[in-house]
Amino acid sequence: MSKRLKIAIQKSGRLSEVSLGILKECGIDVKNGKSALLASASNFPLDVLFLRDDDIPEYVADGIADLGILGENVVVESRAKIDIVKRLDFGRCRLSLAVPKSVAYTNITYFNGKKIATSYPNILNDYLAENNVTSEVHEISGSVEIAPNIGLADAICDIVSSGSTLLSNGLREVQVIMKSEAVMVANRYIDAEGCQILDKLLFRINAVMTAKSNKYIVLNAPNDALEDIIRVLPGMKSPTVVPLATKGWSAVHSVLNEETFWDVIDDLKANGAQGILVVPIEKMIV
Ligand code: PRT
Ligand code: ZN
Repeated sequence: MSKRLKIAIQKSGRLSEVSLGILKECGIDVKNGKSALLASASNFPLDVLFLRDDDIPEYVADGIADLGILGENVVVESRAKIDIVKRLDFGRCRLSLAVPKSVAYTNITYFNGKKIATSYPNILNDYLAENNVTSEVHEISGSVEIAPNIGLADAICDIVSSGSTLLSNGLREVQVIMKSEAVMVANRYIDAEGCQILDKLLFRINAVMTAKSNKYIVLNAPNDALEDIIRVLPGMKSPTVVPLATKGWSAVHSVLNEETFWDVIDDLKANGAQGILVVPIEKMIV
């Protein structure tokens, strides 16, 4: 039997759908869904293991799984000896310290002698030590945000994304400890054959991610405006210019990055571009 890699993803939670979605977008067909603990891809040498996110670092460090997709916050907290091989640009959040709204907070020294509730004791203790702050860290596994209201702690250290959980519990974010996003991790001892499979997988993921952050653009322009329009377009190399049936006009094809997209569109219009078509790109290999 030829070599296969095993990737652990979250069974059910915030990251599960997108994690499976990434594999799907890479053309990897994972059969039995999430009901089973293990599923096999029919068209790629990959098996998918569905786990609680907290278990993934250990499974990958031990080599029970070769790869994993999980929040960077969980990777760092676990202190597992695994490597981050790809940042996946979803599941973005931050791990922050928060105090009751009424507290007059000035700086980190506020936490000296205070009780802080968290599910991230390792990251928090490291952060406090780096800042020469001594606090009483209480590890609790869920509903950290209610700890100050029930008198269990003076402050919390928890994951924040929109901030609405803090707000509805009368808390205020005062210090960001780390920013996090979903990452792919790998066992440190994958053999050469396994590395080839990983490279293939990363190649596909890169193609999918690059495509997502770019758009294909087609526009029409009078030939005398072409020079200005081409100057505005970054493109992969230089844009493709095709003559239109109407004399003196051309169609310009190019690729635009999402970050500069609207500014470039404005410039294109100002330079005489017409009939601008914007099309999503499915895969992009650069
Ligand atoms: O069952 P399992 O152990 O697998 O899942 P879990 O409950 O431990 O994790 P889950 O599914 O909640 O989150 C998985 C990962 O998603 C986390 O490790 C983070 O990397 C990432 N992530 C992104 C978040 C959030 N955003 C998030 N908002 N994880 C948790 N939250 C929680 C947070 O704990 C707090 O209770 O949402 C609340 C805050 O959200 P806002 O929007 O109100 O600020
Ligand atoms: Zn968890």
